[in-house]
Amino acid sequence: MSLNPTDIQFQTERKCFLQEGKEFHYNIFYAGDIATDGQSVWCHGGSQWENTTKEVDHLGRPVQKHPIFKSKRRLEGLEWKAQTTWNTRKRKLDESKDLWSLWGSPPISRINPVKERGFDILKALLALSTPLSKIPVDDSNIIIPPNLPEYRNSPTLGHVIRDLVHPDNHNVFDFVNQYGDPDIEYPEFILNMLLSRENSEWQDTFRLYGALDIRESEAGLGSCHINAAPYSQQKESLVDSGGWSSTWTPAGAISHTHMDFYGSLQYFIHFHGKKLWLLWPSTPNNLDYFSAHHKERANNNRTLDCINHLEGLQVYYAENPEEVFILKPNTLHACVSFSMCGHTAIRVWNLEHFDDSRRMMEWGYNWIKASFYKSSGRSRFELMQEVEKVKDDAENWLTLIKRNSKHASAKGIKTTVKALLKRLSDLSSLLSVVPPNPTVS
Ligand SMILES: O=C(O)CCC(=O)C(=O)O
Ligand SMILES: [Fe+2]
Repeated sequence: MSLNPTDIQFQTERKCFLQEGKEFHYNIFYAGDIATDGQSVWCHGGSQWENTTKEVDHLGRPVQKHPIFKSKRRLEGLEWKAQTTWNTRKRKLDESKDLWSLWGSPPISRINPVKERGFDILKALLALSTPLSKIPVDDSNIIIPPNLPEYRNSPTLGHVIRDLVHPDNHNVFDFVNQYGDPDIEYPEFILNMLLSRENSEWQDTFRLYGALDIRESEAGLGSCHINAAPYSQQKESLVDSGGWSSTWTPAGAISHTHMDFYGSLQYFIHFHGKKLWLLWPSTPNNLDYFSAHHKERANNNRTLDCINHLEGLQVYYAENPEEVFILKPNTLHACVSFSMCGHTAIRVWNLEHFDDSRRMMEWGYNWIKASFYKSSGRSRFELMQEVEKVKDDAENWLTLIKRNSKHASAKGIKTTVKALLKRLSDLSSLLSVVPPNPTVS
């Protein structure tokens, strides 16, 4: 079954018209007769077809005005999408497989708490004015390395399960309630993974678990001996000595928009399943919007809000056994699993990206400080964890600089990073002051 605009409730009738020798298919929506050739939007203004305005709002989204339903009436994407546009979008975003029908089929179709959220995200993606390419066309969010990593064995979910049985690997995430649940033990987690594929009726007591940040162990992914080519062979790059950490998600999992670290690249190897990554660059506008949500549990559909509010959205649709891509420092990302999925990741610092990294470490520092003074709802403990993350980035920069002491930028980087570490240490002292107990007079 293919994605069809008849799935959209606004449509009432499908039609076709000829304009300058070209055939346009369109649908009649409650807003009137509207069609598009993929470039511009046409409205039937009573007796003839008219081209609507190409005005855009502050985020670059079209603000078409309908000639009949004048003039402040804004036509949201779904109202005016015609057959041609849907087809273009579909081909761009998902050449042969169909994300819409995958989301509407078992097992996802029975997972009520996530089903509608996923459809809302898909509708918003399909309604975007600029078609999305399946893989980003530029490097504003990600880098595709010129060569694949090398390894002794291909990484598999089997390796990840071996890592997961390690007693200190305990990062079960509940995708229904959107929080990590430290009480869920490994057997319950596996059982949930199996049950999530069954087609029994969903009940409120059911959960949908995934495992995030599963550290590699000798018995698991460590036995694959994966390198992060080309960075692992470069003197100007440092690959995290903490090793690879993997993610195992069930079909239907939505990880809402977030950023994980501050100043590192995140090197990913997707090796199992079909996963759609939504990516936004860490532009000043995006950071402004996102700072209120950083480190906060995701609300109902944060990803949908981000599609509507953030700029520069791109997607990466991973569906092949081994796909490698690298997120630039603090690319905001959300992930939608269309099947059971597995990937692994490692952090990388690279001299070429110091400016990006510095900008994000600074942003992190300022965010922590502001959150502390604003009573933003993040606890002192949570803020201290973030200080540790920025510190870790900064220390890795110093390690990299030691190795490249003769590099032209070494001195400048060292001075900048040391100054940042000093401020981080001051911030840390500020955060670790335990408030005095109230005294009763
Ligand atoms: O796969 C997911 O659902 C989340 C993965 C993610 O955000 C990450 O690995 O950084
Ligand atoms: Fe992430």
